[in-house]
Amino acid sequence: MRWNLLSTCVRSSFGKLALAAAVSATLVSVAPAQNKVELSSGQLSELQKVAATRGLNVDDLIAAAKTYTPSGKIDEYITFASGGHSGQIFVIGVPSMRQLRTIAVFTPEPWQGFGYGSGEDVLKEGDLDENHKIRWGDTHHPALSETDGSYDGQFLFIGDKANARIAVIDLRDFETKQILKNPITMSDHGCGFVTPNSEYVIEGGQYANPLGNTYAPIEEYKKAYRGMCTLWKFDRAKGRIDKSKSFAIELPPYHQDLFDAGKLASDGLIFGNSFNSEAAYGAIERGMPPLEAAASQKDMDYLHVIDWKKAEKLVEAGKAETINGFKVLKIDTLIKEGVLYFIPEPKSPHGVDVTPDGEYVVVSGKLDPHVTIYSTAKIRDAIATGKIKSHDEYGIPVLDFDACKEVQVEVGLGPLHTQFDDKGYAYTSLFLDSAICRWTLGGKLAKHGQKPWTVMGKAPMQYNVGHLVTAEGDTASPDGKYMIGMNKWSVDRFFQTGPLLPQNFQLVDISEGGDKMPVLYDLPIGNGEPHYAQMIKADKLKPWDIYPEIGFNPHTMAVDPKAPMPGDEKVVREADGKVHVYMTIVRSHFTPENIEVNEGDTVVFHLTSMEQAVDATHGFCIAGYNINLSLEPGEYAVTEFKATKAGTFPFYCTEFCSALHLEMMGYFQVKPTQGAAAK
Ligand code: K7E
Ligand code: CUA
Repeated sequence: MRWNLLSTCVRSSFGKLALAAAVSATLVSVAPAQNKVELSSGQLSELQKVAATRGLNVDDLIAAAKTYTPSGKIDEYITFASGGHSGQIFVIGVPSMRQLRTIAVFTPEPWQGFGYGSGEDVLKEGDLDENHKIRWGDTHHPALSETDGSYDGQFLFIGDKANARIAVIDLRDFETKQILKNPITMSDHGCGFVTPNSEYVIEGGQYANPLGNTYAPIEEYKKAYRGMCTLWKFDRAKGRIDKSKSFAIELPPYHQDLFDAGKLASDGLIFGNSFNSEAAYGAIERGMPPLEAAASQKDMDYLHVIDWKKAEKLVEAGKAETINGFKVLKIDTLIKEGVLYFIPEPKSPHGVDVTPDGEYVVVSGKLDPHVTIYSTAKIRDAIATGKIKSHDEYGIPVLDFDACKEVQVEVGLGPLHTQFDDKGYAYTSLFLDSAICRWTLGGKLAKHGQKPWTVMGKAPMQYNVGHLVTAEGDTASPDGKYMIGMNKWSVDRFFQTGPLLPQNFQLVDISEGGDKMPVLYDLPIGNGEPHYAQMIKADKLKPWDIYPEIGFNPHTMAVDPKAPMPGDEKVVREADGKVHVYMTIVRSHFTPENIEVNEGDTVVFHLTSMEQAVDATHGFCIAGYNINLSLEPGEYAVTEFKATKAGTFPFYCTEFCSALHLEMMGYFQVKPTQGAAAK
């Protein structure tokens, strides 16, 4: 209705004025004030013609002006979104919503040559064991490394819910450096979340398991199954997680869900929530209530409060036990030493989010229309003064709900996750309402003139919003400005791509207060179901444009001693019995170009890209051998395989790198050994 009116309005003389005012006002606000946009009557009528032809109204034109990013202009923010089932991370510019790149993480990705001859060591490191490869992941929560509670743009972590794994990405080259399989459990969810200086990356579990990935009959669920929260020690200098200094906290077999680290006022604490504090395990097949009913009987579940600084000291003091080679602080130790407390939280909660000042923890109800806000000062006080109401089945002290609760805010149906801005507002996604609710914070973050803990308005989402992300939205100093609603269903928003439809990321302008939150842009995501994302100021990222030295190995982050330089090119059988090919690459040739080995030889290709020009990437594929590498300027790559198939196999460069790109090829020939003719 409104759309029709405005659409007509564009063509009316009143619309003419409104349009001119809107366009000039918007462009002035995007560009510096001196860049004043004046429209001639010819340009104005051109704009009106475009709007009329495309059915655009004034709001659409303003949204376009706020997001349209001319060629060569760079986005103000960069969003790192989990790639869901793709096992990858998507890099998206804001406000343009242009997808810049995928980062290959848990899943082989041919363009980046990840898992097709290189990157395999990283993937192998994350396998269950030698005989059980895992070649996908369900990525949920990316976490940028932080310094003093703010994103520092150096590293990125992400969890794989399906297999309880964590990955480390270096943001100098946007490459995955490490994948670790959690040694004690099989699924996670609250992963990754970092402590304020990235001392630890938190991996909270999800579905309880007998710890150490062993077997126990399901009837022994309460006795033998356990939840966990793992603290992975991050070694910033090495850019890797140090497994030997990492440890886990044993938890009861409730389904732990999301976690967040305290900051500032709550530094040193970790908050996590749980559902299924009934410790139900289903058994619908034996006439028992289905899991979702059995796990939702109680009105309250438990917010977990973990003192990680105390836990760290206990591990240092040798109080951890070892399960499957990994340090675990057991429940009785946690109770005795006062590391773990529970607080009741409304049933089946989902998100747990610490406010920018660290003063409050916001828990979303999922099955309750409220967000429950806990005061971290009250929690500390309740612990210090022993305001313990009861103990759970495992003897864990449960603090008094009213003593820890600050307030509850009724936000709407199906609240999931909360983010923050610079204006004292919080934003909670409402899955069932398909909306994002803006409400006001209290305490120190309450802005003058705003009544605290009050709903201001809702931005409708299309549809079923899961997570949301605001600019720098879970740091100690959020920026506001932009918010993305990460919607699970798109229904009618895009061209129907058969019965499987894309996700819908909706960019929302949150720069103004009150209930003004216009949607600016819809970005379809057609390659997985993202969950969480983080949005960082683009100028905090300092990526390399080329590798810092020729022969640089991205897996060791140093020049590789094996990297061939010009003059070193050769094919030699070395003492290890393997045929080593030392090859340099530059536009538009491989040196050497003809390589012959014997059937059955183990062949090791060492490749150095001599390129120093930005964006001069070469590929290297060998037909038939499932090899495909990507060599960015200066990069060294190595790939080893057995030449089991005799024949003639062209290799070529898979990037259109120059006018003579098609000529950038050679032959890899495998000579049949006696009696073994080329088949
Ligand atoms: Cu809500 Cu995995 Cu964070 Cu999905 S989770 S939405
Ligand atoms: Cu190098 Cu094409």
